[in-house]
Amino acid sequence: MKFSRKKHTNQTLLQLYERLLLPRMIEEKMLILLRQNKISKWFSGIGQEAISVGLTAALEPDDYILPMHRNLGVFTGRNLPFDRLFAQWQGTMRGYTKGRDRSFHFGTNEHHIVGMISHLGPQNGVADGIALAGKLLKEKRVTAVFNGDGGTSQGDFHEAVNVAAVWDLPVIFVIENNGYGLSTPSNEQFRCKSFVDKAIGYGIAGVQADGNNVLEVYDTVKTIADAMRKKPKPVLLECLTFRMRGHEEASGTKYVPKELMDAWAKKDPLDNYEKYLLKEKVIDQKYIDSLRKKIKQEIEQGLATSFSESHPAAETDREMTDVYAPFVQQVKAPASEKKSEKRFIDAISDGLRQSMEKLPNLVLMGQDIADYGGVFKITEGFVSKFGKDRVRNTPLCEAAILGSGLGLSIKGMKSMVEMQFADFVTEGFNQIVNNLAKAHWRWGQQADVVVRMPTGAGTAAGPFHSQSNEAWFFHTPGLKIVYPSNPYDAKGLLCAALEDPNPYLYFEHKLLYRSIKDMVPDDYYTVEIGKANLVSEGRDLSIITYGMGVHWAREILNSLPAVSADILDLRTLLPWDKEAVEATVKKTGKVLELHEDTLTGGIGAEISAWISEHCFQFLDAPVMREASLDTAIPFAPTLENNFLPKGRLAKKIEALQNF
Ligand SMILES: Cc1ncc(C[n+]2csc(CCOP(=O)(O)OP(=O)(O)O)c2C)c(N)n1
Repeated sequence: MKFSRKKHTNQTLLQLYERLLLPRMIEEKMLILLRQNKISKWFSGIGQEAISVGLTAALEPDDYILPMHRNLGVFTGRNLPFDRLFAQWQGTMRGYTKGRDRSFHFGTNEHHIVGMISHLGPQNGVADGIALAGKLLKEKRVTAVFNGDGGTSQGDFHEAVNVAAVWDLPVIFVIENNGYGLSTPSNEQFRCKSFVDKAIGYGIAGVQADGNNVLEVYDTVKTIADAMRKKPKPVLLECLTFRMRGHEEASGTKYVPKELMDAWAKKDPLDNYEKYLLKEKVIDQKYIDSLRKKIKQEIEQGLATSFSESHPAAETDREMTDVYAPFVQQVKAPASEKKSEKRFIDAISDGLRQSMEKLPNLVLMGQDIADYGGVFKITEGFVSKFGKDRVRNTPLCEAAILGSGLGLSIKGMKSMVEMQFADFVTEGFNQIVNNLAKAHWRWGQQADVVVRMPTGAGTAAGPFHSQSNEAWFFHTPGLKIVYPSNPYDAKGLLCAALEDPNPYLYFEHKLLYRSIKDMVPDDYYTVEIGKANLVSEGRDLSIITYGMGVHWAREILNSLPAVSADILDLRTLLPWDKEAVEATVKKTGKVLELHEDTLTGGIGAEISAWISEHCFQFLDAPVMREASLDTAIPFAPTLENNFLPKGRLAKKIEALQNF
């Protein structure tokens, strides 16, 4: 291995040596502890340390790094205290996730590190968001995100590199090409000869470095970062290396040919660098011995602290409280009585525009939302008012954009992500349910993102432009869900969601966009989150519903003059208003849950279960449900009408009335 010291001082060379030795010695200790059954699992980066170490040393301390499972050198390079780092691995309270997540799955803004979620690829979208924030804030920052060669096969990786390319984001996409993804060798993972070739396809620069040569990594990253600070644009950096141990310790390396192991053992990054420094007389054996002794002591000390602590005593209240970022809503009334007629769609647009005026750190992202104004024209005219930096057309990359929302949030910004149709959220599902929803509970990071979801059927648009998918998210702790049924709520709930630092899904029914209108305040205001609205009062029974269901319930009740019913519009689905539900159940004793979403596992099922557990004594009839058929949504209007619950509603109401 050839080292070229260029103009580096002895001090730089020594620092790199110390930084390289540190993760190696920690790992060696961990492998012993693993054999002694004192730790539970270990993903080894032995043999790959030069990449983490060289890169971390080359960047500024406040450049964000998003490491993976073999990048201990990033954490040690950023000087995380050993007692906290080890406590994190042990799952104790001193760790970064209060015992809630394992190993390197945590972030620390203090150290400008955002750790992975197990899914690997989603890190890249988050890196895009951090880099975007830095660019918008004119900070001249560089963001580096790690990938294994296997992880580059994921859609998340492609999307994020593409977004960074299109938006000229200063991101270094590091690929640690170590020959294997778990047991799968490279030739079963990808066909490209080198990742530098792939960069061409994305229209960005690709650079290759010897990942076992710490000086080469350091110099390469420095050069890339310097250029990026002057002119932001992404670079794909492929570091050639080898995985010297199993995927994790239990899985072994039987499938790796011995010759390969032997050849790469000769290229060990620490041994070779040490030999070079000895030869250059930058260090001597005495220095090595004393440094090893010092590090050993530090490790032992950190371990003693972390082993002296046990797993946190479980406190349900603490667990539940940390699901959401703390936020006490101050409901805002409009400043004046001024009102004008607004369609549902105008109210959404109005709320979004006023939020953009009020919240200078709010960024809008979505497909065709800039000059074109979005497919439903909600952001029409926004670009001329707020500029293209804040009203951003995105490529077709839902996952990367939702991940970017988290990245922006990490940098203290807010974002609204428009799904062109709610159906397409499937492409970004993982970012929502695993990254946005869990970030606060896992490591105290708020995910200040509102996802707008044009939803619903009735337009004969078939199975992929008509779905109701609120129940997919209803089941996920950490999310909030709102679903307005009228223009007033549409504006007030959107403004409220954008104020709250927690992740929201904001459902807007497409059929209501231009079919309903109302006198809506012109001034900014918010509607209380978690508060249902009794939109119609009656005696005989209660219809608990939301969205289009409110309109169906009204219409059908108008045709049934003998029935007197409460209509409770939930407005917020998560958290839903238990008090209001209880009040209406107590009042009428008969409940019908109505929703456009399919029946099984829908919101109605949850509320029915809650009513039967908590309000059983007030019931005069079984809780009934009416919802869409348990099929996908058909295209032909005849079939679609049959699918939707409206046609069955009158009969169901009568059945409940007569029970
Ligand atoms: C979405 C997803 N699929 C599968 C896995 C299981 N898994 C964890 S690591 C890994 C291999 C990763 O290989 P690579 O990206 O090359 O990184 P390396 O482990 O070699 O550093 C697999 C398949 C996962 N964590 N996430």
